[in-house]
Amino acid sequence: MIRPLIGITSDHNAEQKQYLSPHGYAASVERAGGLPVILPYRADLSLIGQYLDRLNGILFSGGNDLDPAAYGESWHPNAVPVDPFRERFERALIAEVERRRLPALGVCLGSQLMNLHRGGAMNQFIPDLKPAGEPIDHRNVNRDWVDRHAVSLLPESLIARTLGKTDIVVNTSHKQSIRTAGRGLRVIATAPDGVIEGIEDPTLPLFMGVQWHPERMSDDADHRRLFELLIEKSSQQSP
Ligand SMILES: [Mn+2]
Repeated sequence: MIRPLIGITSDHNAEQKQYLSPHGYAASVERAGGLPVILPYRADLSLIGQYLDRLNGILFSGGNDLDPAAYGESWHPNAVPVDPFRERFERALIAEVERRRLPALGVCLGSQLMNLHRGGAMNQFIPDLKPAGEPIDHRNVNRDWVDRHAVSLLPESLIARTLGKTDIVVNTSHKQSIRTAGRGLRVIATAPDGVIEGIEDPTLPLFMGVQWHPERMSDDADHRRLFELLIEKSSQQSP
């Protein structure tokens, strides 16, 4: 059986001179039944259509921060800008992915890209929010161990329906969160402190973004399911 071809957006090293892609993305796509390929972002934007002619689905991967000018703000002191070439490429890519109704899963930066593409806004630095109640270290600055927290899923969301439950545990390594969801997006996952952890457009075959990193825990069935959804939807898609 021919596996659906899944494009994975690439990140970069600190000097922005090399493409990087953590193994977990490709490994999770492969494990879920897809055939992963990594996309170089310093591409001629006029070739995006040719990429999408061949791809069955897209995984928008994680990375640093998108330009807050999109929602009328300047950079937060703690911001680490993503390579502007990556932002330019992914902005053009997501517009065409959406136009073609190609299945798309967004992780971390990927979910933020989905939100900004639809005109939403971000909280640039979660610690500034000072939410009430038990504090959660969403940034997990101490990378020696993986911090986790609960999220509650919207019962009618695709992920809650496919998992058959509304409470899961996720990892956390982000400093931004969605402040306002963009046009046509609904919030599908929320942390106990109110931080938004996931969005989707229910009118598209798959247009779902999560703030956590399922690619780092896809040995867990709940998180592997996100990739299996991408593969299932992409299998129904003729390029
Ligand atoms: Mn979190």
